[in-house]
Amino acid sequence: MTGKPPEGDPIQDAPQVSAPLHAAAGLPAIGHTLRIAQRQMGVRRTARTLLKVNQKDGFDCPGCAWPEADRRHIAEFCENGAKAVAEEATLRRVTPDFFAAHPLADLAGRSGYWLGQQGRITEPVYLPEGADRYEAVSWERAFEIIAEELTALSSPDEALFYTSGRTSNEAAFLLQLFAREFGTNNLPDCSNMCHESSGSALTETIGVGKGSVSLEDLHQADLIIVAGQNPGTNHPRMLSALEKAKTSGAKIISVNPLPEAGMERFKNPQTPLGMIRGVALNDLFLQIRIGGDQALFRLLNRLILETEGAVDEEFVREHTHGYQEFREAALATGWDETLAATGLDRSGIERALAMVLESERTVVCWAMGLTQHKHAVATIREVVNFLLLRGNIGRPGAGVCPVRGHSNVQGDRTMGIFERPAPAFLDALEKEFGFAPPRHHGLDVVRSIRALRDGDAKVFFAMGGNFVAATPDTEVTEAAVRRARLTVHVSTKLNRSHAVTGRRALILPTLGRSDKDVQAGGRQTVTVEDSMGMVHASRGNLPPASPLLLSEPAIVARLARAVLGPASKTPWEEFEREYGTIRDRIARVVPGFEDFNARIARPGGFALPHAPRDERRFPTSTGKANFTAAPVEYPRVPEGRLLLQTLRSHDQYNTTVYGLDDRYRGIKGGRRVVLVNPLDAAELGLADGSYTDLVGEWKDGVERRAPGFRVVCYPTARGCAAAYYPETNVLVPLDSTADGSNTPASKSVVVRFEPSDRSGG
Ligand SMILES: Nc1nc2c(c(=O)[nH]1)N[C@H]1C(S)=C(S)[C@@H](COP(=O)(O)OP(=O)(O)OC[C@H]3O[C@@H](n4cnc5c(=O)[nH]c(N)nc54)[C@H](O)[C@@H]3O)O[C@H]1N2
Ligand SMILES: Nc1nc2c(c(=O)[nH]1)N[C@H]1C(S)=C(S)[C@@H](COP(=O)(O)OP(=O)(O)OC[C@H]3O[C@@H](n4cnc5c(=O)[nH]c(N)nc54)[C@H](O)[C@@H]3O)O[C@H]1N2
Ligand SMILES: [Mo]
Repeated sequence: MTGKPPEGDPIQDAPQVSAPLHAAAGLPAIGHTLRIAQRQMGVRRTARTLLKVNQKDGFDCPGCAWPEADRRHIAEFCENGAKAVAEEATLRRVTPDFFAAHPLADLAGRSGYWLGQQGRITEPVYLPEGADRYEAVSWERAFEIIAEELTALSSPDEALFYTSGRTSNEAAFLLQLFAREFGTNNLPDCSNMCHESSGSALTETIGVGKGSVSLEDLHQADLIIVAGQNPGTNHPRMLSALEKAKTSGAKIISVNPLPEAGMERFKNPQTPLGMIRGVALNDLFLQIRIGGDQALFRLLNRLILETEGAVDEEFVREHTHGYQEFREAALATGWDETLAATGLDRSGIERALAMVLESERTVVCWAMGLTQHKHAVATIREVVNFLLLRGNIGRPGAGVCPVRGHSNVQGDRTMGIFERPAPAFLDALEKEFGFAPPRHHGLDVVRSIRALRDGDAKVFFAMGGNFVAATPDTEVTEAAVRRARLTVHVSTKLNRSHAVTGRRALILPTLGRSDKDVQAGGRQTVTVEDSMGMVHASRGNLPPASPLLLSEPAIVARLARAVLGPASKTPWEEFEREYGTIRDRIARVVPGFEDFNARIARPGGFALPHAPRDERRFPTSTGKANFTAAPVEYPRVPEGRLLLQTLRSHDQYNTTVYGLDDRYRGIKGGRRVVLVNPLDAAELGLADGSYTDLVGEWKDGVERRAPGFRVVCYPTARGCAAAYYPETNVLVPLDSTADGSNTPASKSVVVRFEPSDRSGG
């Protein structure tokens, strides 16, 4: 069946549980991919679309930010990339008739899954003040409404411009340019909730807030540590890179409270043997307690320091700063404290140390398991200390590898989507465009929510994403957003954020990555930057969902004209006509983009410069790579409570739920589950299969409750629990954030368990 969404809201949420799997990908993954894709797109469109993903003349996969391998297989996509494409390329449509039939109250009562399944939005719609449903509106009128509200503000800082990481470089550059010409740096983005901790830690310690390795480096590494990441689900193509490294002799350690199937064994669907037997990836699995990573790396650092000849003395002398202070702190680290913080045993840490000392080239990869804690920045700094000690930055086969999420989240930052822009960036904008950009910092995601809550922000504009579902403290956030005078969402598909609106609201439908983008200047190309700093072109090839869709660059260009009027000297019309003219400007404003248009014509694109990687130069405040010596922290959990991490199932993309099958973990048919170690379950009197309410505990004393979760006894680390995001965002306090990056601590929520009204069956 295609073209028709499910009737009614199919989420019964009746989870069925079977044993977790011990291998990822392989034949079942291919079957799943095709079934999901055909349900949304039909057979012909499936073939036509999937063959264009990550190909030379095709579009960048909207799935994740993992780079493409050089030699592209015919099918350089993965199960979850295919799901992302199918979601976007679906034949289902949301027309103005849909909005006439579904008042706002109806939309607000639906699950996110149901909303997403309705299909692509085809026309702009408007919710007037006091109205009970959205109605069709012309693009012209829509821009007028936004201009009315923006120009009525008493300060440009009462407006917020949010970006999710699918936005192309061209659209992102225009959006930040418009916001700054309008007069604000209020450019919160999904990165604030994602890798902000990595950016903060890396900028301070190595001078560049991005990863320092290429795919080639991974292939050449002796040791790869994968900490706080589940690549089998969230970056499936990374498994091929790990497999390749393994084949050349690399060892792999994974550090995780959960045994994730993808790290156990990978059955590469692109090789005949891989499909059957697969390759074991992990050489060592350190089943760490949530939040124990800083302590682990600190102790490893002490042990390295105590081993004769293990420190790269020359590198430390020539290239680093702060070594003595760090050394003293590390040497004072005790085994007992580390064992308590990590829940590991001594032999595991000793085995890891032996592998570390044996390795000449070490890479550390990480994702949300490290970034979403109170002490996330300190944890990542400790990872940097660990790599610096043995000179593992700025040479082949070694370095830092924060694995980004959204397919262009890194590029959006490079384009200036940042609430705290560097003065040099603003200088370059000023020189190129001849206006004075605001110099004071803007608001990040958490501060934006507070500003809405307190009435200090009144217009909320989102370039993609699902703000109310992705952010913490759902009840607080939804109430805050409802106070806005106007909310605007540039979106491809419906989600919860369209049902939780300001007094007036607009939904502006836009082209996705896979859609063909034709402007007055002809067929357009956009560009993206992957997790390893490679920039390349992306060109959609599908006919758009409706002739009324505008591209993201066109929307920003027209918005800017409506709001700024003739006072703006920026050639917005020309930018909309031909995106190459946007790239000419980017080339003059953003370092590393010289000759931009010529260089993206090359297949594979080009690499952005990275001083630590390319020349072992560290553009920090000291001019060297900085060792740091923060005190070791780890979450303390009172008796009778567990530490909850909120994570992704195999069948979702952030707040977009594709289906109800978290296949590798053996959980099907529902999402309201909480994974608990059987010994903890016994101690807490939680029977497997029983239902419980999760109640968050935080120092503000406010009760935060997520009701009706099925207890699943699961081999997670002791003292830890896991449940899916976004259902559990209601439990994450707005003020519980990482020191230094303000990222919500959504991987460390203290919860207690209370009997639920709900029973099984
Ligand atoms: N299919 C699919 N792909 C995606 C996404 C998606 O939702 N679906 N999302 C995209 C985005 S935006 C992002 S940011 C990435 C997210 O990619 P991941 O970071 O892999 O996503 P999470 O599901 O949040 O998984 C966190 C992992 O960290 C572990 N972990 C949790 N706490 C700790 C800890 O304290 N220490 C350690 N060592 N480990 C811990 C968890 O057990 C889990 O394995 O994926 C991107 N790709
Ligand atoms: N509790 C908890 N909360 C978390 C996390 C967690 O691990 N735990 N992870 C955090 C992380 S890492 C992230 S990145 C954020 C994600 O936060 P967001 O990026 O805000 O959320 P998404 O769910 O990725 O956004 C999905 C919506 O984007 C729109 N969309 C899709 N493609 C396009 C496009 O091409 N253009 C436009 N304009 N719109 C498009 C669709 O309407 C879709 O419904 O969530 C964060 N929140
Ligand atoms: Mo993310």
